[in-house]
Amino acid sequence: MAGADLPVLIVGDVHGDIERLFAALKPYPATEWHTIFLGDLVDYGAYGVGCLRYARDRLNTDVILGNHEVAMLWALRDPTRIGFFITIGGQQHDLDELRSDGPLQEWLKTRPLMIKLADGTLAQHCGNDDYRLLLADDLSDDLSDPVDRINSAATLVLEAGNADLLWQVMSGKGAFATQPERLERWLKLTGCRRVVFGHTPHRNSTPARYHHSKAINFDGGLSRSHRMYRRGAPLAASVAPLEP
Ligand SMILES: [Mn+2]
Repeated sequence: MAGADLPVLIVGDVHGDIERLFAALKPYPATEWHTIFLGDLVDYGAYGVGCLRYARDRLNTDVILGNHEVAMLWALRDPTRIGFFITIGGQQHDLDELRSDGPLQEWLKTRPLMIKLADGTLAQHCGNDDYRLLLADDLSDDLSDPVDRINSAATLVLEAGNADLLWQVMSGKGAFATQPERLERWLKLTGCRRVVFGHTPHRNSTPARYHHSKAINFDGGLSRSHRMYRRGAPLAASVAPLEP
């Protein structure tokens, strides 16, 4: 994992707004932070692929897949999905850009769905436990880490071109904010003490905390192009240090 000994900076859904991303990252030099992008860097805004390239190349940085990256990879592989991709904010020029950049495609397809930090924090895109569906075909005597198994399953699924399964897993509503028992089960299954996620814009001025900060939402609606953008939404609602 990148920058394991640095303090952790979490970045919520960027959705193509590279200007607000750069403004939000200004107080946090890449050399001093372990940066984790929670996915959905693309769509709505004009610079989705630019955001992907920036995140890929930023020092000490990890990038997790969001459902919008999955939809983009799906449209890349299956032209009948381009219409759907456009309806969820997909940008044709970004799709064309990704199509012409094989190494970027390979990098994107092999990003994890979740990262488990040494301090017991789980970082993932969606605020729910639907990822467990990727464990369904698991052998019951497989005692390896469920987080590793989910990430391996996702990579296999994408390599096989089966993005629709991943889309199903990752397009559901958040559940942790309102269902603490589901959160507890998920933390127990994954062996973590808290989970950070994005995917559904919150309306706080800082990341939205639930259940004694065992669940924290970093999607502060950063992108001015997102349908739920609020004028004046603070950058710190989406990009903030993770407290120890
Ligand atoms: Mn999302």
